[in-house]
Amino acid sequence: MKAIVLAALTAALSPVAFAAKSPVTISDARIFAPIKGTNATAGYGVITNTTDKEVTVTVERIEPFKAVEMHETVEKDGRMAMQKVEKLTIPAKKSAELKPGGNHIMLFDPTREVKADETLKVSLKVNGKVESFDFKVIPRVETKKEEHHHHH
Ligand SMILES: [Cu+2]
Repeated sequence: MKAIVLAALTAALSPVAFAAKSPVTISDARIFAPIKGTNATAGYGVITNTTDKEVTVTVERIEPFKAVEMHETVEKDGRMAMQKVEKLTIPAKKSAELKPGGNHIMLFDPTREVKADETLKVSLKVNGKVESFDFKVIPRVETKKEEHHHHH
């Protein structure tokens, strides 16, 4: 009995418990370079919750963009439309994919030119705590016209 209590105490006090490890990992993190003459672009990636509890993710800031939002794509009257979502909720051990035609990060009004091959620091709030992730800027590929046609 004593040994079990001791083991539990040791585990609770071990440095691992205090390590600042993010509850999420992001793969394939990418942002389309804005097309000349437009002021908005989008970011994608796969966010994986590595913990056994639900996590919430919101987008805080991405330099050099003036504004960022989390968007979802919904069908409205037979047309695809984007709308803002306050946060992304990812169940334990699950992934959320941000992809064209689905959820995505929307970036508005860059204060300088953003070029392909740059790495941008993306500040996400994970469970209320701000964390920084690297997103790669990639050349915009030709996509269906309706995808990011209008913004709000
Ligand atoms: Cu959008």
